[in-house]
Amino acid sequence: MSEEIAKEQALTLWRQMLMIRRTEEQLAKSYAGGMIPGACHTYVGEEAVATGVCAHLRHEDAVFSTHRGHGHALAKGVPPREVIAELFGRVTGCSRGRGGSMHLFSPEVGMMGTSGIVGPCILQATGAGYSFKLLGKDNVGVAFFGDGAMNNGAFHEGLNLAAIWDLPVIFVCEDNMYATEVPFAYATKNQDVAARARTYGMPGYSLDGNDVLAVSQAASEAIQRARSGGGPSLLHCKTYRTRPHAEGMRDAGYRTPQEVESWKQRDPIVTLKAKLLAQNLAEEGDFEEIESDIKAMVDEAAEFAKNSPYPDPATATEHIFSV
Ligand SMILES: Cc1ncc(C[n+]2csc(CCOP(=O)(O)OP(=O)(O)O)c2C)c(N)n1
Ligand SMILES: [Mg+2]
Repeated sequence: MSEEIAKEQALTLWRQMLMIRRTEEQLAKSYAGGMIPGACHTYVGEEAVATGVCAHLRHEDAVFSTHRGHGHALAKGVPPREVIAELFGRVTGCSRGRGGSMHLFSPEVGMMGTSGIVGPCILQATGAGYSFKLLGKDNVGVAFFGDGAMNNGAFHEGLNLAAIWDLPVIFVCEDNMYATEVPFAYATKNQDVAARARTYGMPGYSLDGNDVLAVSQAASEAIQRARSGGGPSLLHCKTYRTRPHAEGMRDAGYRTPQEVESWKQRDPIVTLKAKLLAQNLAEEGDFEEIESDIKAMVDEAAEFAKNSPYPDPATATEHIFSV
């Protein structure tokens, strides 16, 4: 790979992570300001996972996500203005203001939904993989799920089915060490998730989920294999959320400030920038330009959302079914 391509690709990944970070920070601020009804689980600290995986997806590939799904939607191509407007309950949101944070849908770009229920995204992505296989398409289904879904029945059923039928599915476990306040280490005896994948007969990758280049490399391999009929894979991405489980919740009693601080030192955005600077692959000016572009984009998106109308109550029964 030439240096120019490497630089361009790395900066594209950096931009994407920053776009997610700044959008999440805006959402956190808006939540505190009373603009967001319902829960708001941010993806701050985990941006490298969605970014590294979605860099290899097309709009026709189907992503199924969780309660912590803003980053997945943004990385899959839902514009920040549609995500912010959706959380504000406005008609210009991706789900026309009817869904909110945990129901972000945008089939046009293959964002097939965030969900407040822990686990089903594993089965939905498996179903998408099955339909792609039946239709003879080279698209893939992708499930993003947390460590909290690992002991859910859906995990066993989805991985087993995808494995026996060689379905084009990528299972992405975002292991941020906690399910709300329950440590993964308490809930699970065998925390080697990649090894668990191999017992189902599929490749399992054990990854630093804060290293976007590592996630991207593994995702590229797994997605290519799935597209060419080689079956499913699982990526175990070890990462960390640096904000509370959800905005407005307490963040003490189950983890220490020292632990949070140690993970902030491994921030995926800061570390990629440092790496590119150290390797002379980019200069300060490259990052400043991206910072200012993203700031303008997110500021504009928040303004757009704030000025958008709420859905007309007379349309409450519309958009219920899709045919
Ligand atoms: C089936 C189900 N059980 C329990 C819950 C309550 N719940 C909401 S979020 C959460 C923790 C999820 O943890 P994890 O999957 O690790 O995702 P994270 O929040 O860490 O990103 C739980 C148990 C739920 N939403 N759905
Ligand atoms: Mg978790």
